[in-house]
Amino acid sequence: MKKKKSKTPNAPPFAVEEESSDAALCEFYTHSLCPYAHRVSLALAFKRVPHARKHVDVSNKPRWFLQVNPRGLVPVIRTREREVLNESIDLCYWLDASFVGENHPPLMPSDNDERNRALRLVKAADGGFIAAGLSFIGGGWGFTEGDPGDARRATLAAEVAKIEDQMDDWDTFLCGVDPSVADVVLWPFVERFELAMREFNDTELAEMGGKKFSRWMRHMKKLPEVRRLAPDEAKLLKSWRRTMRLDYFDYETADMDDP
Ligand SMILES: N[C@@H](CCC(=O)N[C@@H](CS)C(=O)NCC(=O)O)C(=O)O
Repeated sequence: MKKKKSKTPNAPPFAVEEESSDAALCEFYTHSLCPYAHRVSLALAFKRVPHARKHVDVSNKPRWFLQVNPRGLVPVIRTREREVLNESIDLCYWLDASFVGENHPPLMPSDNDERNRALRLVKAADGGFIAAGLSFIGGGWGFTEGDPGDARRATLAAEVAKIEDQMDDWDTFLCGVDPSVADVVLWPFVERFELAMREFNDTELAEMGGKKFSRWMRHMKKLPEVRRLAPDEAKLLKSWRRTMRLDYFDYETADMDDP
């Protein structure tokens, strides 16, 4: 994604939030408007993993964050053993494998065939769907207002169809009746594309597919974890309208005169 500034402020650490530090099983470095970090927030919530959450201003990365993660991207998890892990999908799998038992619901089916189905869904969600969604709203990470045209419409519809092809009629989630990594990987982008397409392209994402996809969207929106972690739409829209770029959600705190 777009890199904004290389300035490294010394301290004090900017905008650090900590939650449930005492009982924390890991540290989670995040930004409230980042869709990749949003995946990990959903995984932490569905798996009920107590964690210390640290907000990072990625438009003006503090030195303490770069010391933790020289790569400079969120999301990051630091384990109790001080191991630093990144890449949103890997983090979701790591959380699922690391926190097991009755207090931590699984995010992957135990049945082998179902597991493979969930993996196929993750692949469809992370690859074609995101590319087609970005192309629909403008190409790259920018927005273009108006009708994106038949070709882009057909490409996005085909990607939604690929996801639906993997869903069974009785599924409430993408892969069965419980949330899986597939749901948490796809949802943050669905939520953002839905808002952007409505705002800029006069299109409803839920109508780009069939019944299974729109039912899944309705179901997700009702979940307490999803509602609690939903980005602030007004804030997103303000940032998007100011910059006409989707990736400026990262840089909400950037200089307003020189975004
Ligand atoms: N492939 C990474 C992408 C993470 C990413 O692009 N994070 C953005 C925020 S949404 C970031 O940290 N940007 C800061 C920068 O580009 O310097 C993942 O899935 O975790």
